[in-house]
Amino acid sequence: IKWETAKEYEDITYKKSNGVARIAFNRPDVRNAFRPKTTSELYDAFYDAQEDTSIGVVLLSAEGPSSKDGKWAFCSGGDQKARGKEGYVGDDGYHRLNILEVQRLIRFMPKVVIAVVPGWAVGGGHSLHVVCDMTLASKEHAIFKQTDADVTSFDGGYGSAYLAKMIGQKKAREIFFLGRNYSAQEAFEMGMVNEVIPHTDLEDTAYEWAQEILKKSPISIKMLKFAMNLTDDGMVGQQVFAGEATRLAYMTDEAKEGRNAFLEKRQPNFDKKWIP
Ligand code: 1HA
Repeated sequence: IKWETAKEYEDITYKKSNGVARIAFNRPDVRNAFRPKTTSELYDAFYDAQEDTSIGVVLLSAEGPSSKDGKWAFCSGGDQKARGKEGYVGDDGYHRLNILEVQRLIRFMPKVVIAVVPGWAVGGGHSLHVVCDMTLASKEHAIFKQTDADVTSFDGGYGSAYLAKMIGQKKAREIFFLGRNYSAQEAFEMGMVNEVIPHTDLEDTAYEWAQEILKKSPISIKMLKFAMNLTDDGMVGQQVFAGEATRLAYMTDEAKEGRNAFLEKRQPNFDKKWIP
């Protein structure tokens, strides 16, 4: 894969190749924990990937292994050293929770986002894999774990409630209430991992999955993602899905007539075509 750096950041890497964007955590020595700087860089890169019309699939991955002990991590969630009295504190001194904005961008972007999990997916890092469209995990090194209830920093949204819809109530409650470690294979059996892949093949396989998706019709992929989101996202789900209906309506003669009539200061003539 010929990755080209799309933009330089401090806490993440951001590359592109042949229709695929790769956004990766780059704090392997702290198991890729995110601090406010990390989440704003993630938001920036995801937004770029969303706006770039040459990109159809985004891989959310991680650099590694740790230079300290050689262990792999996807993401260990919020950096506990960055926690102040009211939450996670940025360099500007403000307390922010903007990982949730990153989650929403992943959820609502009209492109497929694949979590590529080479090691620990813990706490808010676990929730990020949950919100991605699909998850591929390293056979040898991926471990899934929820520590939210250990550190009193809990995701009551997609990370937990949506997870329960994904894998069932009993298992989701077990994951959060006990906080045990689960292997890639166990996560696969629960239905939250799409495929367990030998570690050395993980990135290549994710890239191949992306290339397969890129052969499909972009409108169909987008509408299917939004359709599958819809029932769980309430009015926002309807807004996102219906926005695409509006876009399609713009392409009709009716829409042109509506716009032209306004601009020409006349009554519109819709030709009374109430097509059933
Ligand atoms: O859920 C949310 C949110 C929900 C809603 C709204 C906002 C949210 C924001 C954040 C979050 C959360 O993510 S809460 C959950 C926060 N994360 C954790 O509780 C996980 C903490 N880490 C661990 O449990 C373990 O480190 C580990 C299971 C990931 C790995 O264990 P391991 O392999 O034994 O490594 P360990 O020795 O513990 O860690 C290696 C180094 O990485 C340590 O640093 P060192 O002693 O070498 O200096 C360790 O302190 C550091 N590290 C690991 N995770 C974090 C971390 N440092 C800061 N923050 C971390 N999360």
